[in-house]
Amino acid sequence: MTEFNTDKSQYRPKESICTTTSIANVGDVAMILEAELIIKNQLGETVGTQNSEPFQVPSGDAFVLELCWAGYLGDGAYTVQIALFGGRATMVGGASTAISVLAGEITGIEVPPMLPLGEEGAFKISFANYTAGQISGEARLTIQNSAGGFSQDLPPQPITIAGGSQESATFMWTPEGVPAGDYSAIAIVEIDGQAYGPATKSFAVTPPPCKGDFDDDGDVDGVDLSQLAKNPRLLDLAVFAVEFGRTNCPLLPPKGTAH
Ligand SMILES: [Ca+2]
Repeated sequence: MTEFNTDKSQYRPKESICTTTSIANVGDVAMILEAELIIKNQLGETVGTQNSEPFQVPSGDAFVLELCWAGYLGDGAYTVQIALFGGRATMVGGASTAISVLAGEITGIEVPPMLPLGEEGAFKISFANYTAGQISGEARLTIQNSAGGFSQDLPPQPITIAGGSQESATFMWTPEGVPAGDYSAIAIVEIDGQAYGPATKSFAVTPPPCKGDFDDDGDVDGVDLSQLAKNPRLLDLAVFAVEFGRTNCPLLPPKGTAH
């Protein structure tokens, strides 16, 4: 036997597991063989088998055997084995490989790419259920400052996902009393005591917007003041005075852009 492979390394429950075995006959006579495919769980227990029809490998030739197993496997790690038998059920070769079965996964996290201090942002976690039945559990989101020093677990949200479909949970968070900078949203979905994830996405917390940055160059300076002098209705002077001198105005993407 020269090669043994599964068609994938990760499967969904009820998905067929197909294998390819390459068998070379270096002997002088043709070999009549049979193969058995065996699926074992993490405890080493056999959870599925599939036997091949007898097949012949001519002398000096090679044969590629394709053998599939169809059935239900729950979430977890498995071993897929092939055993080759010659005459009188003598085992003449074997090989094994590891696979895993995934019942669901976090398929996405949406974050506000730039969230100004004091403004509420929406964070959406999407989870796909690969099983046929409805599942339910809890979605959790943690916000962390990438530089460290700040970590907040948002209140968990219940999530129920119909078989073969996808659902999302939306969390709201307002950065208040935290430094501006790079942050991470860390999502975990727990179904029946099993945790999926974490999935992480980064975003930026920016200083509050400047109402007085009329030329959108990130500061409130004399140029902005001259614009206000020409058109005093642009902004209340008291508000402008508080902002004057700021050089950290976030350059936000234009709001309300259609997409
Ligand atoms: Ca400016």
